[in-house]
Amino acid sequence: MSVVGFDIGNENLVIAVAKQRGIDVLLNDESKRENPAVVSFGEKQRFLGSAGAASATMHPKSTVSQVKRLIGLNYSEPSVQDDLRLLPFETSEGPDGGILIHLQYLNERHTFTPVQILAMLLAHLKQIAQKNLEMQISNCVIGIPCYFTALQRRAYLHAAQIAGLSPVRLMHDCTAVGLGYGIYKPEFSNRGPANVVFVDVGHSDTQVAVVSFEPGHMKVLSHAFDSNLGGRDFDEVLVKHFAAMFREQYNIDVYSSTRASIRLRAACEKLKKVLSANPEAPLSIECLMDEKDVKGYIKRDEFENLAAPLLERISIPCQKALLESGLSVDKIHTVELVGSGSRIPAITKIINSLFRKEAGRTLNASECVARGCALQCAMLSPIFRVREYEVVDCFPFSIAFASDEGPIRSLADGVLFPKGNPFPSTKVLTLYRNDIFHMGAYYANQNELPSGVSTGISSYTCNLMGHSLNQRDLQTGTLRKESGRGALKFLTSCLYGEAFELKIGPFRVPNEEKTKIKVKFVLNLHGVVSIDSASLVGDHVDDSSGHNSIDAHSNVDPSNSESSKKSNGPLGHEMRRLMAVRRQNILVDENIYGGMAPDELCRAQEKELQFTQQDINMERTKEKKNALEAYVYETRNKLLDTYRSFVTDFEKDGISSNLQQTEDWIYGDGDDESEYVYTERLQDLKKIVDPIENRYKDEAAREQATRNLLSC
Ligand code: ATP
Ligand code: K
Ligand code: MG
Repeated sequence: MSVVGFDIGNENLVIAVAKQRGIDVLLNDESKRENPAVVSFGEKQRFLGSAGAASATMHPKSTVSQVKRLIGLNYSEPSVQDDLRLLPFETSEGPDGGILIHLQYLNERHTFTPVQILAMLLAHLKQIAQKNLEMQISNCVIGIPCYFTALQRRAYLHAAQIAGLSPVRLMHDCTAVGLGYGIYKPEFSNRGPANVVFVDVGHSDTQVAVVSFEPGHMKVLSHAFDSNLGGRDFDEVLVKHFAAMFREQYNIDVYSSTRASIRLRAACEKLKKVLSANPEAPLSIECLMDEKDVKGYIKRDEFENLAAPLLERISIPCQKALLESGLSVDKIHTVELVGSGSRIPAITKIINSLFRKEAGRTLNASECVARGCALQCAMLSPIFRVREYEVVDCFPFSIAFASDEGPIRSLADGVLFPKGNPFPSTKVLTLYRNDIFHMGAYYANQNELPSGVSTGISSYTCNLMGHSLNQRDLQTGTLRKESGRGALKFLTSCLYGEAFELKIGPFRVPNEEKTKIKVKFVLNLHGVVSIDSASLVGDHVDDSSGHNSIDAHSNVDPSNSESSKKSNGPLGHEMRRLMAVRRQNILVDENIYGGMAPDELCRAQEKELQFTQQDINMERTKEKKNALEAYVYETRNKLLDTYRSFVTDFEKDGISSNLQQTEDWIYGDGDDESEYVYTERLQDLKKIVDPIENRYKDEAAREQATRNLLSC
């Protein structure tokens, strides 16, 4: 059993693993610590990570990148459309309003969801980890942006499931960073909490968290973010600048060519990195378009001017996080900058002046999320012993519940988990209901969410009659029609984001004969909210009141309303036992807003397995082909060297011509053959070479025997 942490960036993926002596970042086949988040569909196999990035320029239409940003979003959202415009692959709107990716692969048109692509990337990381560690892995912790909704979090869990991984936690990126920072800081002693601001500027987003550290304990005080501000936006500023310049100077429209756009964007990203270390940088691209070589040049000052609007935006989430933490600037102990996008010097300057101190870079900017995740995975693993350390995160959105009797009266605005609520967290509500009732969970405040995501989370059908309702009823509106009441409309509008008024009515007419039930809500380790359980409880079953009354003969069957009437009875052991009996779990059907159905998940798993097998077959074919090729060269050399005294001229000529034929075949007709054909061909060659090899071996053995004799 090993414990792994994954940083799933929009651009870079990092794998960290907890070992007995600390956390290691794993290298990929190219000995790199970062894996590009790219899946490229070749002619016969997929190329993932580094290999995928290598073929991106050659096959833009069948190379998928930047997929993290597309998870759980609606195709028609303007911000999504803006993103898609920059991406060269073909997309369309799915039946659920999501995004579908279309491409040609294995002579067929394939359609994938962003979740499936994410699954491919996760499977790739899993494979790298397994190869490195020489064991199967399954448990892991995956870093996620704090601004992900339940829909997006579930999408990650589904992607992991497709990839054969079991995340023990989805962890907010900055929380993971904070953990990796705090656990190694014994100097945070009893002088009171040390408050640290973490600013993560990635490829496409910026996240900020204020974390309070005390010995053995960290607590996230606030999260803030800009889900549309990262390194790629700075690249885009440069792309725009040079595209305009090249239009003037060379009379070319870079935007009209996908390939040229991709190449210019890649060159601008490089240029941006050069500008982080140098006051000026040149740009030069050969044969960018219309067979024209282009050249450009920019100074850092000029770049900073062009990027001024972006730079200003960096301070917004910083200020927000500070405000929501309830701390003043002078209460901040340190600011830590992470994420490779933060390497732009102007960003550091802004952060420094905002927090009135020099921002630290004591963490490894590109690895700290993965490292923190691996650490968390080790802490959650029963077999690893890690220093006692408590991590309390906070949830960035308010979560509300409504029922078909309208807003839940005991909650202000229906909010059960207010913004900033520590989690994981469990809350219990007492409700009085009968028959079948519905509840819905939704994000209470659209303004807290990133733009373009839905407030709906899930709805629940709680059946006091012990019969299960069709899960889809609420969605298809049968219930709405049946009951035809305003309250249910209120509920559905909360869930599906329609405009609604709080005082919609009339609510369902209250019935005198109501049953007391306790509903347990949970905001779990992944940050996904749900109803954990609901149970019937007899009236006044409350130990603390001291006047508990209970009907000892009460039948907990709620359909029998007579028996649920209370009557007085004695307290004591007997009663406590009966009380336990009186708690009866209620059937709760969960109807999740959006996401994959179980059968879709199964199909995706099968498809992924099929694709993986195809990749493995192709890799094996390549290996066999290489082996054949190597054998040809090796034998040719041996004929001139070790085999020389064991081979007749006739044999030698025969073998040589056979080798030549094989070589010509490999580079000609045999270029694209099956694993079987290459293996056969090698066997055939060996049949004529092995006799020589055996003569040579026999002689070598004889010599060795003679030597052994002499040395006795
Ligand atoms: P996200 O967290 O937004 O999903 P990510 O985790 O993949 O994305 P990072 O790997 O943290 O993002 O950062 C990638 C960004 O950092 C890219 O835009 C890249 O161009 C930029 N970057 C890398 N090195 C430098 C540098 N030296 N100067 C400026 N920017 C850099
Ligand atoms: K990353
Ligand atoms: Mg990141």
